[in-house]
Amino acid sequence: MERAVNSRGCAGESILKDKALLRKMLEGIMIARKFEEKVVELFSKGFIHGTTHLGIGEEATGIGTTMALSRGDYMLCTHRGHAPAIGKGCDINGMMAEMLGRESGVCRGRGGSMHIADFSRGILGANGIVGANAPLACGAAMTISLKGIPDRISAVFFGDGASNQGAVHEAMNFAASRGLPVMFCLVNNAYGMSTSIKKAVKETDLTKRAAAYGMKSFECDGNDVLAVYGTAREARRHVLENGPCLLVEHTYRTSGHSKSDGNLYRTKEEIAGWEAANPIARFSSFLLERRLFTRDEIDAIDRSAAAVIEAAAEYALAAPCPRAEEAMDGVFA
Ligand SMILES: Cc1ncc(C[n+]2csc(CCOP(=O)(O)OP(=O)(O)O)c2C)c(N)n1
Ligand SMILES: [Mg+2]
Repeated sequence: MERAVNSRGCAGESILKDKALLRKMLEGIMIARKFEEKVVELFSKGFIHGTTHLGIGEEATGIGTTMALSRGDYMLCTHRGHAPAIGKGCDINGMMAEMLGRESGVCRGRGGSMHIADFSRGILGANGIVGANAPLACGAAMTISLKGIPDRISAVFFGDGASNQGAVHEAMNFAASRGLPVMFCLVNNAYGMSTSIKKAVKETDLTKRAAAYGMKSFECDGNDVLAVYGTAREARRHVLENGPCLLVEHTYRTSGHSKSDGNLYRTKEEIAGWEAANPIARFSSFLLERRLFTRDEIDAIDRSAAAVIEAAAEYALAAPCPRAEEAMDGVFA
């Protein structure tokens, strides 16, 4: 089966002329990073309960992929879903309020980090059950297909760990056999909790999974936001014209798996190496080297991203909690 391996070049030089788009990309990955750094701070101060999964280091996958989607496209993300929700246009104030369990959160504070959803933006939800979102993406794609909705796809994120779940394989087979418009976005961060991909599977080239279902696969450097955007755009076009495909994005989470992670399964050197190659530093250097942005412009974007997150935190902290007698409203399970 055909396999397309893409690097930054696939984004095309024309994108480099679109300064507004480049700015949106840089701002997106910066907002995603600062959102999660603020979550860590608010967590440590006791304003956020339960747990949360940070994708620090993986911002380019969530932002680059969702920026290649249209507003009407459906998107389902994982337990590590903050960046994809931000990239798909979820209201940042509403997301932060949701993290704090406030009534004005995007799910009225009932869902929290692992259930962030906003149907008005096609965000059908994060999902704490590993791999369970892939069949749901097929359901959304069936709606598109049965109603004959033009120019719309269903995109689902899942991890390298989830790629071994039966539900994901059933979903890929179902989508392929029916030609459903699903983009299967596999974020390969090389670990499922503390298990290295090298221990989890014999064949670590996960693009090969696509061939079993007669699908085309795409692959990109997931720490390069331009490459992710360009490849996801091509993959989306492929889905509209030919049916489902698998898009594998290679990245690394420098943050721990969840709030409780002693990082005992990887070395400090490994983490430091990936920190140095993080998507924000890489994209900023690229923009500077190519003289597309000045240092002042990049600093200004950084400050505006910080202001967005400060405002969101202030909004969330001031927002009311649900009333006790209404706490179970909208909670179905
Ligand atoms: C069905 C199911 N099994 C196990 C878990 C526990 N669990 C939560 S995240 C995770 C690892 C998932 O790894 P991967 O799919 O690679 O995503 P990543 O955490 O690396 O983003 C596991 C096993 C779960 N939430 N759901
Ligand atoms: Mg993983």
